[in-house]
Formats: sequence, structure tokens, C-alpha cells
Amino acid sequence: MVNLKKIKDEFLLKLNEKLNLSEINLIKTELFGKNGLVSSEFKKIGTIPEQERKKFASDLNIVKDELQELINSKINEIEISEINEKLKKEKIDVTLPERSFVQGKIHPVSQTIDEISSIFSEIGFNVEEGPDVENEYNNFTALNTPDNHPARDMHDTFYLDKNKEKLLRTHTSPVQIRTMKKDKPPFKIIAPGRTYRSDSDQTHSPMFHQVEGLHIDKDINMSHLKGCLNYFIKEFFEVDKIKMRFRPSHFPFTEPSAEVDIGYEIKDGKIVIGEGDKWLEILGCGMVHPNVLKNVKVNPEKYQGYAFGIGIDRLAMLKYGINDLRSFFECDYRWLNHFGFDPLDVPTNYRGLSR
Ligand code: 2NM
Repeated sequence: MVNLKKIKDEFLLKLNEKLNLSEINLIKTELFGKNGLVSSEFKKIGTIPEQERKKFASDLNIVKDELQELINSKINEIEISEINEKLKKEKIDVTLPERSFVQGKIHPVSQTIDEISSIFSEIGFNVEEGPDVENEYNNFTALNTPDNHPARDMHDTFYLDKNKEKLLRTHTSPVQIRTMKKDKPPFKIIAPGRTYRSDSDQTHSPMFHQVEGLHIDKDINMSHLKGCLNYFIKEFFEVDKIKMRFRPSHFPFTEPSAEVDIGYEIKDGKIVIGEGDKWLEILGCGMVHPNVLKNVKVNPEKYQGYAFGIGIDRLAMLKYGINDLRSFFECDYRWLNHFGFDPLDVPTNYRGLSR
């Protein structure tokens, strides 16, 4: 009996001192280890005379619980203060600039979008954006592509629900639809961004990038379209002259429609854009179909204009000598380091786009 009280008082005193974790663990072993003081008392229970045994066991359990609880709360206290200490030491100011000077690179597709935006901004186009997840009205119906139109199959659409109401946009034209629905003419915009079609091989990626342009005003005709595209191609490839031809084509949203080829030749194993006797198809375009204008409440008797769509990835490959489309989307750090651009060299028309 005396023994129990002595143990308890002695250790309550000990545990009240300032201790570190290993000191507490030592005390824990001293008390509750295999040959610990409390453990030894438990072993004595059998030898205690029967009249006293019940009281002894009960007292022993009370002392055990009390000491154990104190030890556990001390350990808890220390662990929390250690964590707080560590957090204080490891605190970082995320607003500080980095010091390692390992600079990231701008992806060639981002660079190309910046260049294209800069070129079109110079002649009065605004840059518009819209969501990747679209509804079938904005992506097809409003663009004069009704339910049974074959272009819907041609597009290999990723539908997101059974009812085919939500989809991943197959072109950026829904951005033009949104803009025409929300604002009033005239419109002079480009819409660059991600587009999706279920198609994957050497030259097709299921996610790819497009820029589409739209210019609607009074008295806009096909000569404006030709002038605009000719200016764009020259600026983009940074050449003074460009050979261009318009071939008749068909899109549901334009009438007439055309595809545009540019001249090129191979010199010393390298592609030279602008001259030569070979042709490269680079974009589709046309005069916006009156039905499209009606769908967005623009009067086609008063307003008309042109639209065009360009694949950005292939344009970037041509300009920067990248021959594998898939390398764009592999996120290979070494590739990005080689083909990427300095983040501080923002492309401008007057300073040179890509230097
Ligand atoms: C192309 C080709 C021709 C186009 C049409 C429109 C809209 F919304 F105004 F009707 N946006 N983009 C268009 C026209 C796109 O891509 C090859």
C-alpha cells in the first residue's frame, strides 16, 4: 500500500518537470515496461492475502490509469509543440522571388497563339474565349449544321451525355456564336483555343488547337477576306511575299467557302514558305452563311462578313521545324527546353514575333 502511494507521488513529481520525448518514454518504460514498477505490482496481486486483494487491485488500477493518462497527455503536448516549432522554422514567404534562376519555357503552341493574337490585334481584331465543354446548339445547330447533317459525323464528336446535349467543342466557332448572341454588330474577333475530335494518328491529336476569325460589318466582302489572310500569313511566317491560292470548298456555316493553300519549296532539306511550286493547305474560310447570322439575331440584309479557321499546331510545326505532332503533348521537359520560348520575350509585331 505504502509502496503504491510512494510510486504515484514520486512519478507525479517527476512528470511535472519539463521533459523531452525520450525522457518521458524512459519514464514510461520504468513504470509500464516488462519489469516496470507498475507491472511488478500487478504481478504481486496473486500473493496478496484474499481480504486485501480486491482493494489492492482496484487501487493499483487507479494509479496505473492516472499515471498512464498523464504520460499520454504529456507526449501529446510535446508532439504538438514539436510540430509547431517545425512549422515556425519551415515557414516560407511565397511572395519572395525565386533564387535558383532555373527558368521555365513557354510551349510552342502558347507562343504561336500569342503571335497570332498579336498579328490580328494590330488590324483591329479582339481576342475572345469560351468554354471547352459546349452544348450541341452552339457547336452545331447555330452554325447551320442541323441534326442530320453529315458534318456532324465528320467531326467525330466527343459527346459527354447520352442525349448528346453536352460535348467537347469540335471547333472554336461556338465562341463566335456566343459573342454574336451577347453583343451587337460590327464584330471583329478571333477565337483561339483547344478543340477536340475523336481522331488519333501521326497527324491528328484528339485535342488540338484552332484559331477562328470573324469579321461582320456593313459591306464586308471576299476581297477583305483575301487581304486579311494575305497579311496574316506574311506576318506569321515573317516574309515579304507569299504565294496563295483559294480553292472552292464546302462548310455548312459559310457560302461561298474556300480552302487556302500557300506556296512552298524544299531548299537544302528545309521548308521555305512563300515561294516554290508546291502547295500546302493551311486554312478554311468563307462568307458567313445568312442562316448563321439569322440564328444569332443579326440581320443578313444589313450585315455580312467573312470567317476563317486555322489549325494552330500544324502552323507551329511549320514555323518552328517540329516534325512530330505528338511531341507537343508528351510533356517531355527536355523537348520543352529545346523548343520552348523565353517567358520574357513577349511577341510583338514591331519587335519581331519570334526573336
Ligand atoms: C472554318 C472555315 C470557315 C467559321 C465560321 C464561323 C461563324 F461562327 F462565324 F459562323 N466561325 N468560323 C469558319 C468558316 C471556320 O474553319 C475551317
